[in-house]
Amino acid sequence: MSEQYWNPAAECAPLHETEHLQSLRLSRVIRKVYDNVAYYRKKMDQVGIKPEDIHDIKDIAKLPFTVKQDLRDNYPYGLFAVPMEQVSRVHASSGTTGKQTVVGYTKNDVELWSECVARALTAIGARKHDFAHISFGYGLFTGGLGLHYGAEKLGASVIPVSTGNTKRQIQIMKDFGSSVLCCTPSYAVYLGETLRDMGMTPDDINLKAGLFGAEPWTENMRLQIEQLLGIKAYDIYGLSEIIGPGVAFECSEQSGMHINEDHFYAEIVDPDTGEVLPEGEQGELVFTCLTKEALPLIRYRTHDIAVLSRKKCSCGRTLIKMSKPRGRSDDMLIIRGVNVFPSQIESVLLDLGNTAPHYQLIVDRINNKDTLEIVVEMSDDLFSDSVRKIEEKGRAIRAAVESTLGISAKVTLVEPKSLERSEGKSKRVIDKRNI
Ligand code: DLL
Repeated sequence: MSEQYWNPAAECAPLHETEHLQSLRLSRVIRKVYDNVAYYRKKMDQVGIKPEDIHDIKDIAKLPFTVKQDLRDNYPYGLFAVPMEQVSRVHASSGTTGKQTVVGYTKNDVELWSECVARALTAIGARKHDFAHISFGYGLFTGGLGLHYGAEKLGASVIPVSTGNTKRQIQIMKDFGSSVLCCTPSYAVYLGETLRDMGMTPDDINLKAGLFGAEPWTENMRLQIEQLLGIKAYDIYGLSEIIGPGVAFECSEQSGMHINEDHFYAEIVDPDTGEVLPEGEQGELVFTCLTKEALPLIRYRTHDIAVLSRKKCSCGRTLIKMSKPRGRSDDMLIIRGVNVFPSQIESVLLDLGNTAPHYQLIVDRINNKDTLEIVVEMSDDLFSDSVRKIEEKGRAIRAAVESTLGISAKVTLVEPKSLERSEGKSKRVIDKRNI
């Protein structure tokens, strides 16, 4: 029976045991951050909370929230709770402007992360004999190496393909016998279409399941992936600040994701007031790292909108489930798996000059690929310049966006004062994708 779980003791524990463990771990981590991170000591002192006041997991509501700006203010390593010689890995994801959000791991953190991903892979039926084809990007993004280490821990044979060169990926799948695919859901659709365009069918490859995440996706996309690739498609959720992929994962029921709550305590709060909401209500997900060493964030506001549920799951796991994220409480966009804040594009435009501070971002999904168009008003000077100068400007913006954000965009320069002005909050983003 235990074959179907990676760690049955943790994944199927009775609630009172999990809560007992969470309480112990919370009091330990709070003591640790209070003693080792000036930022947490200051914030707790400000609200008059001492580590001794935290005994039970329910005491968590007394603690202040942590937000992305706190990571920015303490860039790059200010929130780390261990000396740098204990940090064995650093990753990063986009911040709201310029600077990245930097996250760190000790050796034990990498172990813990691999355990979480191994749980996810086991839940989708992956075993030692499988070939795990990892088409998430390798590098500072947590997708590639996160899945890689988890699959290695599971004992599978890892094929670290990374992204790009899609036809070659299909050839590798066929020749190497890839049986489990890990990538963003939109890339999975693209791989499926490429397979078809290359004149092959799912019978020509050996894939049986896939683990997809890092961006929102719909049930419709799930069906599409399952048909195109002849597999079962499962969801995996996570964010760099908490650990990366593996914070939560889908099981055979394919309805909601089990949160590894023995390591990450989840709350749902009202995004406007911060008030904790009861199970079953929709709100912003907040996570506390109970066991991480290098960067144990406390009550971190994810901005992901979701619902938690303790309803019994047919897979036998007792870990609480979260719904698929239903949106964001901030303006972050995920374009081809890359997190993009409109303010990042704004600062690229400002740095380059010659455009007015009026722009619009038009996001669409064409042939299952996300597209981004930046429509920006020229300054009067640029508008009266030669066509060649205007074209050069467009190319410069495109190159700067690509090098700072890592995504390509179409740039359309328009006449001064041609974009609609709004009296309230300007509508910077038009997202035409149906997700
Ligand atoms: O996207 C980690 C990851 C890698 C997750 C691979 C799953 C697979 P970040 O780049 O920090 O980390 O982006 C985190 O992406 O707050 C969500 O808004 C979104 N996100 C992640 N997974 C999902 C998912 C990685 N399964 C942000 N469904 C999160 C919807 C997701 N959105």
